[in-house]
Amino acid sequence: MHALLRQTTRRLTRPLSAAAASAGESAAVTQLQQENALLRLELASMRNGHGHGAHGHNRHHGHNSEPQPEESKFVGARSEYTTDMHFYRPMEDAVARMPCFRLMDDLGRIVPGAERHVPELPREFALACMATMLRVSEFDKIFLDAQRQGRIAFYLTSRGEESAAVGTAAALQEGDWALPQYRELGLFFWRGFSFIDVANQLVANEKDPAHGRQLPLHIGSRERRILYVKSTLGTQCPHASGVAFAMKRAGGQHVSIVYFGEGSASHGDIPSALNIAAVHKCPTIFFCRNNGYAISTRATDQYVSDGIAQRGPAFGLPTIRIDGNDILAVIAATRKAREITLTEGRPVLIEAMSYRIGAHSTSDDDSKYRQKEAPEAGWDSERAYWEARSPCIRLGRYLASKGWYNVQMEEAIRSQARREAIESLNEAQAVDKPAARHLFTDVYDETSWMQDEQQAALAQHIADYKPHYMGSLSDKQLEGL
Ligand SMILES: Cc1ncc(C[n+]2csc(CCOP(=O)(O)OP(=O)(O)O)c2C)c(N)n1
Ligand SMILES: [Mg+2]
Repeated sequence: MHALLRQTTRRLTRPLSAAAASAGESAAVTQLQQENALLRLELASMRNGHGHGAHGHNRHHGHNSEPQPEESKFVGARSEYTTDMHFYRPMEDAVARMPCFRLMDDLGRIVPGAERHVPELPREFALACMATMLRVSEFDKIFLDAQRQGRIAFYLTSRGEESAAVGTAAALQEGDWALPQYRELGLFFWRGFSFIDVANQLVANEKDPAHGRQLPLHIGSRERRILYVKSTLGTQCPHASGVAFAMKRAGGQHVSIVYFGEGSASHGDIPSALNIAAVHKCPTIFFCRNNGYAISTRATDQYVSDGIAQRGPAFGLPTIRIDGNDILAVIAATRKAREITLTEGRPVLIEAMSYRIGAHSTSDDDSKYRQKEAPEAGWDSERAYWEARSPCIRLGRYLASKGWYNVQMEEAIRSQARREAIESLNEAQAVDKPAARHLFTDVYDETSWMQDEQQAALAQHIADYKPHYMGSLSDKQLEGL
């Protein structure tokens, strides 16, 4: 083991610097960075006695010679890893610190004891999960750059958390309603949104079904059973209880899933939603993405409890904490949660631990508040530590170990996605802006007298100042005013 350690240490030729990691914002993490990160992970794994085939992830306490249980270093809650897929039950289980369920380690290897829970994923299905995560990642890069160039007003990336949305979407069934927060682009792609669908909304052109009246990336679709993204945090949680209640009353076999961040969990809507769903036995999956930050608020400044998971049993919900960067664990736990909600007729809470690699949004400068120090020695920054454990890298290694995947495939998917994203941006920008009359449509069946007055005032204003609007408003846009 020591010879191996020395050997691995020698192979660490260049440090993975924070600067190099942040350069990955607009380009894929380079081969060298990935290689270095992999070596560092191997080294950490050997140091901790968690080499392949010698995992001490479960309850191996005691003897010095035995590997110590491995502890997750998530900002939002540190706890021991486990392969027990146990949903903690109110009134039955008492737990001081909720363990973190995972199936894959940081190197994408199935941990001993986890085999019984590893979901059976046909090759094409597993590759579709991988491709969807990579497509999110490339779309993010192009549209983040587009915002920097002033081509769109605002953007939020899913960087480092792609597995939460894609894994849950892959585990749900057609007909289940999803209520996203705003970092769930993978859910939309999984349910059939194309790049151009999203691009039309981002540039707010006339093909945007919401006619440009929503913030960028605030998308949704009745046909695909996804409620519109809303920035008023927490509001979607009571809605999810209501949606599930309605489906139950209609006698269906479907669930609702609602996504919210650990920061949003501080809003009063969320305990209310947990309670009403539990009391009324609503088949709702409450899916908390705990990525360690809520804009500039680090989770440690947000709450002093053991993460968010402990709030589940408090309101009577079977609850599990999982490694949200392990897509296999996300799929397995979501499938199980779905089964519990339907067979037992009660809501479930999943706390998915992750790390927000990008800034909160394009309106945010995370260098002002992001913690620099890595949670473990051997890493140049907190961000570099988590970037090396990102969901795309972990699933990629897992698939490669099955002989299903390689670097060439990844490059092909990434470059195709990059091309498509650029084309969708250009195509969306070539489309006209929505007609001005849509400021008054879609709210009520018939416009109110106040809207009629406002519409007349707008028409008069445009007539008075038309020359000032030449070049920015076309005649077509003014039609019907
Ligand atoms: C009701 C409400 N309060 C505050 C805000 C401002 N705000 C927008 S996003 C955000 C952080 C949310 O963090 P979290 O829920 O952890 O989600 P993440 O961004 O980490 O995915 C805040 C405070 C808001 N949009 N709505
Ligand atoms: Mg957060």
